[in-house]
Amino acid sequence: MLRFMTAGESHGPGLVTIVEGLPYGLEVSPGQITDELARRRMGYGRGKRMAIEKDEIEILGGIRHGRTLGSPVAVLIRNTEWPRWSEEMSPEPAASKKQVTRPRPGHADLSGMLKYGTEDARDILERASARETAARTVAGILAKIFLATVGVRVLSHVVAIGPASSEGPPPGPDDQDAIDDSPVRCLDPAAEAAMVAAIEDAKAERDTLGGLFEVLGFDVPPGIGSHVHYDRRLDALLAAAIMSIPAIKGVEIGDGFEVATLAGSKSHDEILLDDGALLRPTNRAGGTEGGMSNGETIRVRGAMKPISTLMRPLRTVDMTTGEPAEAVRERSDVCAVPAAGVVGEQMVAYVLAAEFQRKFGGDTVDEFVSAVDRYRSGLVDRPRR
Ligand code: EPS
Repeated sequence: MLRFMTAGESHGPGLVTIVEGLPYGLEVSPGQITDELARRRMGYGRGKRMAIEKDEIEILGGIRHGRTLGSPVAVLIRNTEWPRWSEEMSPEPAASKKQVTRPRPGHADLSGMLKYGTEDARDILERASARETAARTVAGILAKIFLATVGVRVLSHVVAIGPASSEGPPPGPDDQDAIDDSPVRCLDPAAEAAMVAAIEDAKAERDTLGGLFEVLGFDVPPGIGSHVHYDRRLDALLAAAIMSIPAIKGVEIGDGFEVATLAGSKSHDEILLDDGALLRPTNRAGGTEGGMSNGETIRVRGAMKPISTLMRPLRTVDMTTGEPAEAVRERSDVCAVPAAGVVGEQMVAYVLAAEFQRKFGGDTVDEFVSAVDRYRSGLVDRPRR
């Protein structure tokens, strides 16, 4: 079973990721992890912190001489910000000098203060911060490297930022670098310009913007996931993984919301024959039917709300004085949709890797790859036999 856990606060000493269940012999270099961490910091509209953070990693276990050992992989990312916060975030007993008592609407602050009975929202916001997604990136890149051994690729692109959206065709499996070259991670030049302009407008207004990203999974064979139990359905696992990213309020698989308005005859992907082989002329289902992959490209979208830390704060209540107040103002991004897309990619890669591993198993990478090859060769003759 593949699983991962992260620990660490946004301004604490660092973040830790432990990934367990990878087979022996997966080729991984520390540089691949560092490169993926850099991808997550990209994107027009991110704040000052992303220029400061270096995301240098230390591998604490599970990898030797560029290959996994089959033991848990543990990775530490130190926070560049820690020296400035070492007193306020110290693990030693001490009183806070600057409690955060004015919860930000839209953030975890208020719910967490009520849940834990604390007047200091910093106890909540430090862990609720999207900084944690840096730690997930470690699990995501390991999942991608694992999937690459069987030719599966996962990439993402931005579909909309605020009012600006792209109508362009979905990218192909080789478009990752071109997407990453775009400041908003969008291949459609007109939409890219409109997105950058929308972020500039929001910044001038001291406001924030959300948007939509799409994650695509290429060359996933049919039969990953399962129709038999609610918690083994691939679409449900993908939805939960995308929804778990901070600030995501909506998930769509394929044309999910559009087909809800259409007749059945226009909503499904017919099953045709192409020289004896199975062919799906459309992919409205986004690569899943009945909780399983169907062999088409996995297509899942996440809808991100605008960042809730505003430079022009919304109304709130000071939880210590009980008086109406303005929400706490902190340094923040204007828009993090391009970065959220990268995290979406990593979460989708993790879910696919976990489900591949559940179906095909293997103590070593070679065993895993052989099992996938055998299964794929059994699909070639369908439906002929
Ligand atoms: C975040 C607030 C900002 C972002 C941070 C997420 O941090 P700070 O308050 O220190 O400026 O930069 O994102 C990251 C640090 C990251 O690595 O993505 C928040 O409140 O969610």
